[in-house]
Amino acid sequence: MIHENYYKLLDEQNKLINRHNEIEEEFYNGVYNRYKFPVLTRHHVPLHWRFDLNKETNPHFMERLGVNATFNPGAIYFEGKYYMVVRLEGLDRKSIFALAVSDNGVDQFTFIDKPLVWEDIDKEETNIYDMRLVQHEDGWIYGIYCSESKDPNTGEFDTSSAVAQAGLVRTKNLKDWERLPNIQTPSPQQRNVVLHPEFIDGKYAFYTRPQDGFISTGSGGGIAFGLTKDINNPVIKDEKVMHGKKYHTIYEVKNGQGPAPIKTDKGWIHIAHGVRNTAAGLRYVLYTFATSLEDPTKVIALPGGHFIAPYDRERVGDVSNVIFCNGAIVNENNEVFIYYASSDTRIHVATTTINQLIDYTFNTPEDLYRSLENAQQRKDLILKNEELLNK
Ligand code: M1P
Repeated sequence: MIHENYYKLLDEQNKLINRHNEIEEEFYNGVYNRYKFPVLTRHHVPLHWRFDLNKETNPHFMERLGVNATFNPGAIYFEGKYYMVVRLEGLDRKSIFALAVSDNGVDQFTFIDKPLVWEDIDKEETNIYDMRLVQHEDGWIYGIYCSESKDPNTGEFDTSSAVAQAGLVRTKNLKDWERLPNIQTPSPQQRNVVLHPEFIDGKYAFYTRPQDGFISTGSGGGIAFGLTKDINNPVIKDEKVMHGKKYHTIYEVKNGQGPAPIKTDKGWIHIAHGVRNTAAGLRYVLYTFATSLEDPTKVIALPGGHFIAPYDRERVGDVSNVIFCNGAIVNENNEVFIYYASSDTRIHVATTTINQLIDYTFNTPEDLYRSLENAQQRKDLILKNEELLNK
């Protein structure tokens, strides 16, 4: 017999899922729209994924497998719908992947089917998270995620380090997933590995993020680029940093490629995250840059400063002061949906267009890396505007 509380909670949850989302009118920058409500939270996770519904085995209707957070989703536009592969973190700290879908990309996201599973080829793999979904020109949809395991070189109770590797899966229908071997690179650790959607010189091309340690990138770091011939045995022999960290920028401590870059007439537009340190800990923000269509390792535009940073309530969560993005969608009208998580807790959307993204990325002034030069840059803008205003 189903517990009566189930129907009460289901009613409440349906109201939440069906709630209309609106553009946040108080926020304006001309670059993108923010939305009033997150698009997915832990409260959207189906009740039968969390509760035992049976009154006999669960008389108090307790949550048996609670969910702590839903964040860092991969995203893909598939058969006219907006899909996310969500990082769903249980109360046990394990992240699993779950599929959610919406007809319009800004509200009514619903978890469907069941959490994703595939062949368990790596018994050491403990945690999985942050999938990047890419429709590759070879016809497959690939998912690359962080596959984390205990560092075999540390003692049982030493939790100061772990090993992060790039796990690889693929699908054609978002239902059946094939696990391929982890992507091997010269770096001892990898996170934020992303597949480029097109072949380069007939090879599969990847953005990687070499790092010495699990948290700190050490002497490595930066967004790197590498190629492999065989996706069934993905070995990247050379990794070249194409966009590194830099002193006194928003990516001073580390950075990482977000979703796969978006192809435009002017170049590939990348959404990345940059990390700096503060007295209150690390601060994660998003920024954009563009690379050349002829040579995707060549950075041709780099706006100064952040593109999206934690705003109002987004600032607080399990890991506060973090904005992270590993999923974006471009639909047939060249509208762009950027799915980002705030503070490792919940998922939001920002919407813009390809034209706005190009304008922002190519026409936002660069960081000149020195306060006095940046002051002159702002003074020049003011002078130009005053001339116009006084005409
Ligand atoms: O907690 C913030 C983010 O930290 C990591 O990102 P990076 O590898 O760039 O440091 C990831 O664990 C990410 O999931 C998390 O959101």
